[in-house]
Formats: sequence, structure tokens, C-alpha cells
Amino acid sequence: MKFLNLFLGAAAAGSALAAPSATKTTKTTKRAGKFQHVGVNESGAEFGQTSLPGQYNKDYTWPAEATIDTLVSQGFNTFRIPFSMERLVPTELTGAVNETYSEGLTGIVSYITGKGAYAIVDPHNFGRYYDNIITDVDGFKAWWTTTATIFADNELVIFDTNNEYHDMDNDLVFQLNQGAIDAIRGAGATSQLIFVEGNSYTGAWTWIDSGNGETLLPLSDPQDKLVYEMHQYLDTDGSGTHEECVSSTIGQERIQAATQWLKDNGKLGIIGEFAGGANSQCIDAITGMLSYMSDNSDVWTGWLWWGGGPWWGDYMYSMEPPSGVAYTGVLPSILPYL
Ligand SMILES: *[C@@H]1O[C@H](CO)[C@@H](O)[C@H](O)[C@H]1NC(C)=O
Ligand SMILES: CC(=O)N[C@H]1CO[C@H](CO)[C@@H](O)[C@@H]1O
Repeated sequence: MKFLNLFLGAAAAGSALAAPSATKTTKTTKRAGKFQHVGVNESGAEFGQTSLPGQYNKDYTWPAEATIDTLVSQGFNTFRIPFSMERLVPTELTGAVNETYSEGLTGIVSYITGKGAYAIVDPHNFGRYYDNIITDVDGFKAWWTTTATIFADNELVIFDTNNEYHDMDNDLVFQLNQGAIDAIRGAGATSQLIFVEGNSYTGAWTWIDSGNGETLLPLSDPQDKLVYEMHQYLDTDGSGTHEECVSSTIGQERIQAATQWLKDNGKLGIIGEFAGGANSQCIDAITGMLSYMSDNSDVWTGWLWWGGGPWWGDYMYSMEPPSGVAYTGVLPSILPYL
């Protein structure tokens, strides 16, 4: 979403435990009747984007290890870690990493994958670097070469090319995604999944009308491990800024066309962010969407709730244990989809 990042990959409790061996096989092969990924976006490291580089625990933080433990024990097996491209590589796209931030990122990623869960490395930058649309595709590739090299040997890492491209040329979004894929594979990270995102905040409901479907269809990966990551909020403007949902059936309605696109083209998709308020209409819309995805799990590999993280306070979608609004008010209803 525009303001919040939600990543919960929903995977069965059993698959969380099975994850290490699953990485040896083709991750894009789904387990029968189950999502490969069920998870939560774990915010914190992307906060304070107006304070760069910013200070740890003042402008930004890292997800809490205890939260990872709790959510894994409930069946979640995938965590999306939003972070800042500028904090990791501060000087220029082709520059070197900031060791302090890099250690923070690798620390939480290693913690998650050490539990047998997947960690999604999510540069939460909307296709921008220091607020400018990234037009330097070679520079973007250099940034990804630097970043993917750090994680090349960790099979439980998933690379997310960028969070929510928007208001840019579709062709540029294609080039940035393809550049990231080429750089990641070129860095020796050949076993991992890559999640690609589209323009228009990668919305599932606008996947066709935005032109994402047509533009991004030719993306190619020598390892054939691409998953199309789409986001879908259930409020009136799809922005994820309201507690109310449009109707109790809006979830499945908004992803139907994208589902058909995935099927028609033999592609895999994941809902990398979604949320609705903790009220009965939204809960019906949410479970309706997850049920529809489960019925179409030949193309949907999973989902991630937006969002968790230690600094959300009383945020309406917070999945942070023990008292987040969604943790207490929504999670019980979606546990059957883990
Ligand atoms: C490196 O990152 C730390 C914490 O994120 C920050 O305090 C420091 O100023 C950064 N250094 C540079 C050179 O950007
Ligand atoms: C990058 C991003 O989307 N950051 C947002 C995360 O959520 C906080 C709290 O709502 C926002 O203030 C940030 O802008």
C-alpha cells in the first residue's frame, strides 16, 4: 500500500518446518492444498524515510525476534522485511554498503531463515532513490549486485525487486525488474525466488488496466523462479488507509481478473500486501479472498498481511503480538488459511 507495507506469506505450519528441504526442490511447486508462503510484513527499518541515513532505534528499527518466534509458532513461514535502499547503500547506487545497516539487515534475515522460514528482502523504495525515480538501470543493477551478493548463499531468502513502483513509465518498470533479475542471478544467487512488482502500486485490481499484465509478461529468469507480487487492499480506493471495506465480497472480486491473467499466461502470483479493518464486513471480505486464492492455489503461492513490526502502536492493521489490532481481531479468523 501507499503508506504501509504488508507482507505476510501464509504457509502451513508444517511447511514452515519443511522449508529447508523444500528449498532443495523447486520452490515454485506448490504443496497440495496449501499455500507455499503465509506471512507478515515486518516493518521498522523503512520508517523515517525523511531522516537519512537516520539512527537506529530513533528513526528506524528492526523487527523483533520474539515476534518472529510467535508468528512462526502460529504457522507463518514468510516474513517480508521492508528496508531503505539509501540506508543500505548511501552514497550512490553503485556505492558500497553501510556496515551498520547491513549488519542489522543480515541479522534479522539470518534470524528468520535460521528458523526455517523465508525472509523477503524488500527495498521499500517505490522505484525511487532519494525521492527521484530510478532511471539509471545500470545503477539499479549495481545496487542489486551488491545486495544479492550478501545473500547469495541463503536459499531461504526471497528477493523483491522493489516495493510499489508508481507514476513511472511501464517500460521503465519492466527494465528495472529485468535488470534486478539479471543482477541477482549474475551475483550467484541462483536458487532463490524473485518477486517482481508492477507499476500503479502493483495493485491486483488494476493489474490489467494499468498495463502491468502486458508490460511485465515478457520478464524472463534463467532459473524460472519468478513470482508476480501484487498488493490488494479492500477499502474504497484500494489504498489501505481505511478501516472499512467496500463489501463482504470485495476481496475475491478485486483479484479475479489478475487470477485469470496468471492462469491464461501460466504465471505464479502472490499477494504481498493486503489488509482490512478488524470488523465483521472486512473479515468476511478477507476470508473470502483467501478462500478464493486457496481454490486457485495453482497460481497463487501465498499471501502476506500488512503489517507487523514493533512501532505500529494502535495502528488499525497491526499484526504485532501480543496486542496489535489485527493480531487480536483478525488473525483468529484467518488461522485456517495458514
Ligand atoms: C551508517 O548507518 C548508521 C545507522 O544506520 C548511521 O548512523 C550512519 O550515519 C551511517 N553512515 C553513513 C556514512 O551513512
Ligand atoms: C515506506 C513506507 O511505506 N513507510 C511507511 C510505513 O508506515 C508508516 C506508518 O504508517 C508511515 O509513516 C511510513 O511512511
